Amino acid sequence: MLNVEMKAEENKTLSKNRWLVIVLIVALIVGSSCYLLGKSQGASKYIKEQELNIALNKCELEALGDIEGPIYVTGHKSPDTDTVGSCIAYAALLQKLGYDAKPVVLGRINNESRYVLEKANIEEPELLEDAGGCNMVLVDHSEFEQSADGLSDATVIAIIDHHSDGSVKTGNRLIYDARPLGSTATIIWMRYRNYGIEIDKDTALAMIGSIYSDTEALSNDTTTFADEEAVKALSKIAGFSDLDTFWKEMHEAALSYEGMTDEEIFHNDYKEYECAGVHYGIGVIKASDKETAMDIADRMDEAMASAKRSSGMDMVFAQIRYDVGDNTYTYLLPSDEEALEVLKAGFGDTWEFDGKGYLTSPGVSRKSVVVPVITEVLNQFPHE
Ligand SMILES: [Mn+2]
Repeated sequence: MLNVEMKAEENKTLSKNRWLVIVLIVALIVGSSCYLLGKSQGASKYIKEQELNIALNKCELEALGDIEGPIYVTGHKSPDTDTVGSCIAYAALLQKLGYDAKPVVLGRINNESRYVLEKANIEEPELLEDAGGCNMVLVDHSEFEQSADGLSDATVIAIIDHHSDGSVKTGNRLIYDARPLGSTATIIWMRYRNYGIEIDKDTALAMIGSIYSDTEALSNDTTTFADEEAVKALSKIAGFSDLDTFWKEMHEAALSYEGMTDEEIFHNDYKEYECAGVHYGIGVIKASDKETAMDIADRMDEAMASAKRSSGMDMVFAQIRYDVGDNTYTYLLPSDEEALEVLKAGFGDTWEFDGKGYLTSPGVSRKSVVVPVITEVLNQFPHE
């Protein structure tokens, strides 16, 4: 009797446990399928968001209508590393969007850019002789004087720049993205982000080179939070962390003027401007120290005179930059008496004149100090 009762009790517990297991399994199945369903819904929502993002950003290109023939992406004449990296990066973005885009340059690329491209395993962009009849995207400049020959007969479809608004006028609707950031490559990084499109490993390294070159490894006064974040993100993509060595080697490459004539050195990082009817050019030359800077200065007299003659400029300036400790100083030289008058009016009260040129306080860049001051002087004293 007792045994029978015990057996019945055991059976009861067993069937109770069985039910518990069944309920648990069902709960598990329902729970996990809800989770998976939610996840897949989240994923598809994400994909939809991405598609919307790309569609929204692509509007600006599609609104330009059918673009026939290739799109050439170019930076300025006397290409620097920002110009080179930016034309490569922006052409790559357009390619990823399905456009026939090609990076091009308007002259010999400098030794610093050459080093960066070698490191990134990227071929040098081809030279564009004449932009007449081409579809053009201008990066890192918006001045006619600095752009491709034949540009007035081209269709400019976009300008991506971080300088002041320049003289290029198109008369047609275009994409115009100008932001006062440290480099054009930073603006392009943000445009990739807006699209949600991934940057290639090699392109990422070239873009770091661009940002480092223009901001002097994120140290000069034009550097912004965006430039810093861009370098962080790009070095992750490039799988590249030894940025200090990279910068050191870029700098060494930039300072080696081996095999270059004085005039080529003057034109290495040279830009032309126009203000109040005055056409002028400024060549920036980097030197390792003050002594080298003074040696280069001696060689620039004849180089500036011949550059002025051959370019038809009213005046040219050589801006020689050299480091003392962590600071970068500028030695600013005029091509002639008239150019000296402009420097005297702009900088006479603040900088030291050594009988030949002006020695400045640290951190003076062509873009943020020299050009704005010369512009102010030329606007105040119109050229006759
Ligand atoms: Mn730039």
